[in-house]
Amino acid sequence: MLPRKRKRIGKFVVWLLVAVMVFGFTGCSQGDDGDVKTPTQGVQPTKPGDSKAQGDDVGQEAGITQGANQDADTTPEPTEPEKEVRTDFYISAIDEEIPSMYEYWKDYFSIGIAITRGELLNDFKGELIIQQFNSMTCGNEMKPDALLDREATKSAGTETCPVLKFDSCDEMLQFCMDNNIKMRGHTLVWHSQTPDWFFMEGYSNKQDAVFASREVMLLRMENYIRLVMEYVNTTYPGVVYAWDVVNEAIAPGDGGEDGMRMSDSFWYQTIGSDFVEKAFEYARKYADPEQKLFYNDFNTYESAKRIAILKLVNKIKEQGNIDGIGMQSHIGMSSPTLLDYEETIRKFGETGLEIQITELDINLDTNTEEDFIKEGTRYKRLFFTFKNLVDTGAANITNVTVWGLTDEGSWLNKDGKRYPLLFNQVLETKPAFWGVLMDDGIPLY
Ligand code: 9MR
Repeated sequence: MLPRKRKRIGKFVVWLLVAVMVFGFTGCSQGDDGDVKTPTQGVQPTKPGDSKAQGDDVGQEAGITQGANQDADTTPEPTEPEKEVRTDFYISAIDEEIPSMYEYWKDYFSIGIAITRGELLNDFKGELIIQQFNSMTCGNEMKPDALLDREATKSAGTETCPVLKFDSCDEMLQFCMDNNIKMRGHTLVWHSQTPDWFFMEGYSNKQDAVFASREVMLLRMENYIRLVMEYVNTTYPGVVYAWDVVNEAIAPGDGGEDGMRMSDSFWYQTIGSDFVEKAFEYARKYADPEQKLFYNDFNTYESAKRIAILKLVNKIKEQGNIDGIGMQSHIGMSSPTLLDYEETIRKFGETGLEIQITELDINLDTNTEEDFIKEGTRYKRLFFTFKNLVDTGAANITNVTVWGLTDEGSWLNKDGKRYPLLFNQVLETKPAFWGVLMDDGIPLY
């Protein structure tokens, strides 16, 4: 692993020197405005041979001042060296040096990856993650159904305090600690991926089980949050920087108060409409002071949902128990419009809370070259929007996380083959990757 890395770094330095000599650095610089953040320029690897050829031309074109008595009419106009525009997007992340997304965006927000344990422990994927991301989310391994231990809970014999196990996520937290990657804790209170028995008297999993009382459920919730936070924060201090305290509690039209999800939420049905406030109250009580507490949801750009989320988070903000809103952002190629999407970020930004794009992917269901470029454009425009919103102070976007490393591993494949992410199955970069890096080869429109 290491020798390969050193070799790549050697190649990288050569490219870097050639690029600096020939083209200078280009990128998202805002010129001389000292207050404006500028993403660290991603190095755009070029084939050393091609660059050399272009460099020679540049040298000839630049030689325009020879001879003071040169005829003015025939003096060639100074021309900018033509910039090489990327046409080969499929670079093997295993064999070639590619720019780092988190380095590129480090003055703006962290760049995160949602990953499963199995993928993370693959050497190539692990190395790529270290190179590209400085934030991680466990795809499934920190959800209640992964942490709750029913047998141990039943044996412990208390109605109010579950017993947890952390073997699902231990290695992932350790990986983050070893490689200086920060973790988004996902997720504490969610109607989905929380076993039914957790809501029942006696932790029963029988058909005729009955709900535990509100009082019991409040204690179970508080103890669950406390136990997760205590374990993670003492075993892996400093690793988790943000918690998705409550996930997907809003579903306008589902019958709950103030647009809350009710029909499939046992949290709502056992505790009542204040379960979200209570979850944030407990989370604040047990979180480390520097950890940020988030409300996280999907389709946040739908207007009824956006309004309900704003009402909810503003109430919790008044109580001092929330720091941010997570916009999952599982989006399509044309829906939502970027106008609606941006409008939502602006509205959320007005709350003064942090915004994190927590689960970004683009549901592309075709795999033509043309569509891959269009997908790259959509990624580029999204990041262009994020950058603009941060630059203008409209929203404090602190993280952008993509929901999966390769198309192959995406959750979206459950509905048929999808191509929503930045790398293909053989760990080559897709146009989408270069879009995130604002590469000139990807059209912005
Ligand atoms: O990526 C997760 C997938 O592997 C699981 O099968 C699925 C089950 O609910 O959850 C996926 O992650 C979800 C995330 O935790 C919350 N937002 C929606 C994500 C995609 O379903």
